[in-house]
Amino acid sequence: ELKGPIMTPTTDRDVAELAARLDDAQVNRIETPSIENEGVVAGFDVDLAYRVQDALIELRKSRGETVVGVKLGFTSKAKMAQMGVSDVIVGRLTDAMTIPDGGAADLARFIHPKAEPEVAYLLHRDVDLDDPHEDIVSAVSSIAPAIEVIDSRYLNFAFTYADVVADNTSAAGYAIGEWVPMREAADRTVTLRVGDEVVTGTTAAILGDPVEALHALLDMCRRHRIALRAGYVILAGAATAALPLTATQVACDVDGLGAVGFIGA
Ligand code: OOG
Repeated sequence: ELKGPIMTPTTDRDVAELAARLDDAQVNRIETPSIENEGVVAGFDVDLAYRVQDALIELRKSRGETVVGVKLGFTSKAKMAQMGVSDVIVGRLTDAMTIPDGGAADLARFIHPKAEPEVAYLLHRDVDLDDPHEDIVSAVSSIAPAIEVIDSRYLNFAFTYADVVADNTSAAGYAIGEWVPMREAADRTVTLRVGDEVVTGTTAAILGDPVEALHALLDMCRRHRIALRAGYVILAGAATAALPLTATQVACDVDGLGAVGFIGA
């Protein structure tokens, strides 16, 4: 005998509808309310959220976009504390999100964009998720300074952990500076400038050392079956709080790695 509320199991159709809702928000640049807080589907949890993210990426691929990398979020203690979580999040980067170093970013593509200073890694071979001895660091050939543009599809940038996973972790754009051969990048001073706004931090804010982001990434990719392919860019997560992205010059310097920048237009 059934007791209590009868929960309707989440179906593939629910997953497709949630992906379409977030995709519409991005394409039409219209914010959407939190999925979890609205209680639109039963059992909206992290596993379901990664299924929605997968469906969202399939929609983008069906429009001709190609997955070119992955990004981590919540790799900084400050951001984890703010969200009350202890796990990082993983999202996908597509070719349509690329902003050329020294080029322009079309702000009309975004809803309420913010910029984050980051470190990027480049994979020279596939990572084998099923090999328990896989050494992800040995799959990385290069490192570079990077700027990520995050642009939550949720109203007022307000979301739960599962919400932001479904929304491809707010991924919206990224610029990469010159690649240099893989090297250690702990305790480097990081500066982000957006016009007159300046924020300074250190790569130590990224899980103590950005290389730790690679280990956290492998763990999450194993759990949620996210492929890591040769040629992928990996964004290790923000080194400082994000700055609102406006129509001005944007620049990021990572001590000992180099600089990257673009103009918001
Ligand atoms: C989620 C994405 C956060 C990071 O580096 O922590 C992120 C958000 O805050 O919108 O990319």
